[in-house]
Amino acid sequence: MTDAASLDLSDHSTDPREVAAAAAAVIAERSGAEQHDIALVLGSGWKPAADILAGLADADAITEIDNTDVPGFAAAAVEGHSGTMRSIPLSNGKRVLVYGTRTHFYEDRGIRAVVHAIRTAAAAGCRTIVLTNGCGGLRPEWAPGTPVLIKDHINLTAASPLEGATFVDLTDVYTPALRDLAREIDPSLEEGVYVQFRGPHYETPAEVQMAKVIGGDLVGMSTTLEAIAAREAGMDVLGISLVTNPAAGISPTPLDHQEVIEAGQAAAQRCGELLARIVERL
Ligand code: 8IG
Repeated sequence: MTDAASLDLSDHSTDPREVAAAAAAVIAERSGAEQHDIALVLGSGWKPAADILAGLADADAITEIDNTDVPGFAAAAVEGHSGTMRSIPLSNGKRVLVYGTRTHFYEDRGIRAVVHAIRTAAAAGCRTIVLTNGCGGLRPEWAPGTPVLIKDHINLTAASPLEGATFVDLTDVYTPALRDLAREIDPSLEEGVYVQFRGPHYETPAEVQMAKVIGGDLVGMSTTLEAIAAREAGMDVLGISLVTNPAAGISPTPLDHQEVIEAGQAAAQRCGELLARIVERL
């Protein structure tokens, strides 16, 4: 099936893997690369970091594709997220597929849309995916601008990207060897449990306390559903959160938005170098 109507993800008679295969074919054709090796999903605050990674490659060799040109993808819904993806060749011969934006569960485009980028990466040949996000931190010592490795997650969306009786083991959803590699590159990196709320509202202080009691360290609105889909597809997963604010009620003083922005910009160099050094070694 290649006609446009058959590639509608919201039509439940469509096989989402067929749409992903069609998307991967467009990416291969536009980039001239038969296969990609690593996928990278950029969360809030991560674009400058990815630009540092892109800056290491030959600019002429990078292909930028509008999401709207790729089957199953929609334009960015959140301002400040770019609605494009980039194919970046590394000096070691590997190719990285960088998604400038993601579809969030709270957008109500359906869970298939949320994980379409992940299935497309798998169809494009990627064996490893790096999921990044911006989030609220539950540990006061994690100042805005602190990157934290995701060691496990709690999915509070009550949803799953898996359809039917598909049982996927999530014991090591965030691949331990990849976390080890990240800490080898930056030994100061700490680890935390990421709790995904549906959003789009932020948590109440009581909800943040609940997240803490059940074992959470980070609160956000993405990543867990994507990680599940990646594991279903057999990919290794690395998750990195950028703490952009203390979660509601964690800091005694109200959030200073300017401070958050500045912390994010200050973190870009560190996060960009971290991303670059990680993907070079994957
Ligand atoms: I940036 O404090 C960012 N994203 N749920 N809570 C949730 N998502 C976030 C937060 C936060 N900060």
